[in-house]
Amino acid sequence: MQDRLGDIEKEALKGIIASKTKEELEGLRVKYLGRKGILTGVLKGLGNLPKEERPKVGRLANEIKARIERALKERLSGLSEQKGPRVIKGFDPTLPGRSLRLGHLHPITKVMNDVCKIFEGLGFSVAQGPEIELDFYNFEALNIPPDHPARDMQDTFYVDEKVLLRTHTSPIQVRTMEKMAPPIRIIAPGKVYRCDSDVTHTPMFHQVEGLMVDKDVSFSHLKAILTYFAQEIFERDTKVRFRPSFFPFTEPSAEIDIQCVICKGEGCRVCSQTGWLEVLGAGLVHPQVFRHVNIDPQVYSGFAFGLGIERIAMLKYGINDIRLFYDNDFRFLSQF
Ligand code: 2NM
Repeated sequence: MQDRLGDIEKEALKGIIASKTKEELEGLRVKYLGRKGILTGVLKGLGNLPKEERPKVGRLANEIKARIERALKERLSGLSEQKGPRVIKGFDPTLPGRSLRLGHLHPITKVMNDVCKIFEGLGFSVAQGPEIELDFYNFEALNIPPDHPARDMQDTFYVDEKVLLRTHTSPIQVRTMEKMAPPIRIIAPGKVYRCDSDVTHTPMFHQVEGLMVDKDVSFSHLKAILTYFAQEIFERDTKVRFRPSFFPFTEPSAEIDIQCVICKGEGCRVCSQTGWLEVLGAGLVHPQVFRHVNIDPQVYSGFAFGLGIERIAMLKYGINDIRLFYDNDFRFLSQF
């Protein structure tokens, strides 16, 4: 009897595992566990067995019944999962999920990072400073006299007589020179503020300035570093020219142009028919600036430079209105 029960179980489980449809599975349930099922028959016939065998065979038959029931249940849920959408309270877990829209860096942040990486690769470290500054760090230490037009209320956001929103990141360089002895090699990226607004100016924009101070730093170092930079951030074969200029905080001073990225020097509207685009200001640090931070200009020399990130981004991506960067129009921003 026990052998026969073992065979019944094996056969039943084999059939259940092999079953392909719910209907087939239901047929198997009826075949083994139904009213006239094989296992039911065995249980019914227990009374015909010798008295001492009944409990043992009865227990085995019930165990097998339980195992077949469990197998039926498991197979049923397996078949249900495979077949079509299973709707649970109006939610279909088999539908593909909504894809998440991944964000990305703002184009200004991206260009800022690119610029910083180029100088970091040359051994410059990033320095930071406050956006709300003292007049001393923003103007006085930079040899910008009290009657200089840059100090005008028209151009500078003043908090009070001595406190203002920095108009360039140069105060970071002044603060660094105050604290750190040469050799110094830093870049100062950040937000700056000027009371100005049109297609090429926003009241807040981003600058990266750079500073290198050591013994025997010359204009040749400045030329080499900035030529390399221009050819890294634009094209490798970009033509670069240095024009004499003036800043209160550098002497001599220069403005650096690249050949127009739009017309390649032919002359167009973007370059005002000159074939050149101004991208950087630079020069050798004025001795007067060194004196303000207690660096001896007889011992040390240095170069400094500055550039506007929005301007670089506009030229790189061919954008003609700076305000697009700050309108937060997704149709514009999602192109980067
Ligand atoms: C520029 C152009 C030329 C400049 C100078 C200094 C400092 F603090 F070292 F004197 N920082 N940045 C500098 C020089 C900035 O931006 C167009």
